Amino acid sequence: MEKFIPHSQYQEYPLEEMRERAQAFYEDINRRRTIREFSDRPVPRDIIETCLLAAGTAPSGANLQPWQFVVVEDMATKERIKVAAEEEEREFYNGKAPQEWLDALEPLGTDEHKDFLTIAPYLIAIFAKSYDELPDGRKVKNYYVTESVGLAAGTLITALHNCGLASLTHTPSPMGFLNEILDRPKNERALILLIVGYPADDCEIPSKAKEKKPLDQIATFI
Ligand code: IYR
Repeated sequence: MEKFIPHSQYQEYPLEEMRERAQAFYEDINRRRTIREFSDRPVPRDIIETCLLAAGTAPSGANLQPWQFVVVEDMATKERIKVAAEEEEREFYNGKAPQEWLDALEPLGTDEHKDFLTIAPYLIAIFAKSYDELPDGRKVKNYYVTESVGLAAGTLITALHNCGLASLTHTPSPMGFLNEILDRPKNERALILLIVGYPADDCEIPSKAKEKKPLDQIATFI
């Protein structure tokens, strides 16, 4: 087999079309908002599967794809996650978090109650794998694990938004309880618990959430 093959799937666009596509994508992704009030309306599983395939196309260190997505639909499991997450959050909001952090969160209106964990149709726990284990028991080390899983998570929330699904990147901390409840091995560490579904009919979002920074504050051209 050849070591290299032509990149025949690459697609170039005329400059005007490039501009239109860049602008159209920006406007569409700029509508994405994190929500915390979900509907219990079901979402067909095949749509989630396709979005996960999209997430799995993300680049990763040595293309080792050090991620594992655990999709939770089972209500009893969601309830266990809710109990454990709310326990962590209770500590967070009642003493563990420094005042500066609580002040930063104030515009979001968050607290220790996480009803969305049993209301939304899907919880997707995103795990980072420090190494993979081959069927014969040998271990294969992964590289740039957190960076790689961050890229896959970003691709996933973009894919979900693209098909009209809302998401919340929830990070109860620490998330060790997910290993136990979801029966994951010790080479896996939960990075994000993604909540996925439709917004509730009366879903509201924080009006005081910080505006996105303008280009001259987020980018420097040299
Ligand atoms: N994990 C807590 C607190 C929290 C922290 C950050 I940083 C946020 O952006 C939002 C919330 C919670 O989920 O309430």
